[in-house]
Amino acid sequence: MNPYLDILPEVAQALKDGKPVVALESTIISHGMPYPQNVETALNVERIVRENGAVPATIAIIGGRLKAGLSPEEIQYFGKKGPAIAKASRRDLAVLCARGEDGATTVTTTMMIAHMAGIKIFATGGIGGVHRGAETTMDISADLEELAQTPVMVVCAGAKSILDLGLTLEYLETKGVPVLGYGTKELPAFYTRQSGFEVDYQVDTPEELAKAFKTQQALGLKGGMLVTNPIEPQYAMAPDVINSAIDRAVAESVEQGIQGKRITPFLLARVAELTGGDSLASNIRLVYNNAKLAAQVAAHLSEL
Ligand code: PSU
Ligand code: MN
Repeated sequence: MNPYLDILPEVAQALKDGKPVVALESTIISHGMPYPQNVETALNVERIVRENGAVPATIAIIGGRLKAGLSPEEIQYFGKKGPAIAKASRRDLAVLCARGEDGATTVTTTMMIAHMAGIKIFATGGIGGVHRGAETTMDISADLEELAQTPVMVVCAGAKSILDLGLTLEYLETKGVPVLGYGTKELPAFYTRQSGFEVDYQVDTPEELAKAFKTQQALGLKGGMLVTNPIEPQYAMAPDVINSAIDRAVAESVEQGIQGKRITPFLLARVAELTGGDSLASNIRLVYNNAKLAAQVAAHLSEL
């Protein structure tokens, strides 16, 4: 086992017994939502994973240790400290561990640590991708590279249109990452069910998702799989409301010269402000929906 990895005893036991486990990320807690809703959401997500028959493993870096599974107190700590915790992507792991620091794991590092621990399914809200204007800024999230190389299934609600969704799909295609739509042929755009872009395949049951992932592994293909699960209709936002907030937030990020790892958290917080908290309510609901689906897939996967 990786000498920097600590697996929570309950998670280690479940993995040993071949029981379903679902990984969850910590950047969504520290940088993706405000306190105290972030802590409340993270604890509810763990409960939903359990209610659907799997063991939750929230992933983070604490004191230079890679943690697969957090206690409720540790989740509380991450939520309270918020953006004061370093947002940890692949490039940050070595320095954070060497210094014994804390780090909030993005989709990238959550996939890495999940894989080190032997966890195959991971639920989150949205992934990072190719940013608007990337043809000049070259801002492409490391999440896409990780999906190309690490064998973990990521269940999300698509991607926010803070990104260029068309270019994000092109990049995933180049990297050989399957993009599946749960019950839909259209890529969901996080807050809305529609984006105008098609996914590679529509898959209608958790069982079929588990089978697709199992087959990818049996074929010896490296890399992950992206499942896009549309937000439930009753929690979706009106496209014009959310799109105008996103356009404004993106324009402000350019005016203010926000760059690098600060862009995504800046846009998430600004969109929530501009929609008067409506986007946060949708965000929370779609994470719950993804946790449920991921737990169901994990349950089927453990039986294959
Ligand atoms: N998109 C969201 N919510 C999030 C993130 C992205 O809708 O919380 C977070 C995730 O942790 C994701 C990270 O992995 O932002 C991507 O950051 P960047 O664009 O800097 O790679
Ligand atoms: Mn970036």
